[in-house]
Amino acid sequence: MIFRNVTLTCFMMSLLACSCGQKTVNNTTVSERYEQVSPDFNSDSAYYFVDKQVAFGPRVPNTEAHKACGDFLVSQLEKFGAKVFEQKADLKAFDGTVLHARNIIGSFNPENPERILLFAHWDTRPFSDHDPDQKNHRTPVQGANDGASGVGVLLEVARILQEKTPNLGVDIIFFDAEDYGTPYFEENAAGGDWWCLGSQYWAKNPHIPGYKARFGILLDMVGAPDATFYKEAISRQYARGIVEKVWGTARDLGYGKYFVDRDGGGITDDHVPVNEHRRIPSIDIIHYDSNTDSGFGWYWHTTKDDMSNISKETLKAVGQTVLEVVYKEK
Ligand code: AHN
Ligand code: ZN
Repeated sequence: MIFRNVTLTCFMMSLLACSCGQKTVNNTTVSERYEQVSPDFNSDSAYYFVDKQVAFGPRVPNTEAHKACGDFLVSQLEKFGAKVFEQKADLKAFDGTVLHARNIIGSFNPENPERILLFAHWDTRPFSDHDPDQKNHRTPVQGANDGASGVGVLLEVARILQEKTPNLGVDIIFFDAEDYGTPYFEENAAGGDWWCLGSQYWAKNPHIPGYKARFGILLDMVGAPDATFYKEAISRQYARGIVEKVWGTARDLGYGKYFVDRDGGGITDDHVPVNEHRRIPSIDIIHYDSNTDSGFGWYWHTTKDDMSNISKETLKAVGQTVLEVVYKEK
């Protein structure tokens, strides 16, 4: 009896692991089974990692919460068996503040010369300068979606990498000081590119001299309910094939409603220095919403970027897609 139940459970689990993709044959659309090769991404676990970061408070560089959360990220990566590199750098912000920044890198299978790079920013913005209430403009954001979502998905990816080794080595980088860009209320903003300071630094000073990867995937704001990801323009310019690989995989897994098959505009983000300076073809999976004036979620850079805007379904769609891309790679 127990044996039969186990067999039945295995059969049902294998059904769950398949998704229906759509395929056009002789001008008619047919469903075909796609067999997932990656282990299942656990969205409860990813959600927990997002919530855990938010609970530290805003992760603004030079604060206690930033220090405590950074320590947590290092300890998690170590627990999941990664070789961890910490890159510390003093980086000058738009207003002259020196940010004690910390890029955190977890390497899986570090001796494998063929590598995939996965990244997200872990800092949060010190200003809610898009908040409808001007009183909040100097209040830090909570960064549930803007920061913690990408890191949360990647921590769950890290947990799984430890359990089953893919063909390629994987590096996960949590970049610091992405979101300290010049605020809207700053009138005499000095020229220069003040976003993405941590990734700019790493791209010029990689943790391993001459570091290369086959390709890179950036996750930014990947937790909102019903998020939509368009094929971002800079990603297409530098890494067209990777965009198609990722969006095609999402479609195969049944996540086409999130990974929209349409071109999007260009967004300044951590994939820019990785493409331009490190020359690793890299894409940005970033939520774009044409119904808001910012183009991002309505709560973007406001005091409302909290856990109520995080959906396990979206985390699952993104996490399973990234895992599938990693485990399919030969
Ligand atoms: C700019 O707003 C210039 N770029 C979007 C990058 C970003 C900010 N991602 C999260 N916060
Ligand atoms: Zn931001």
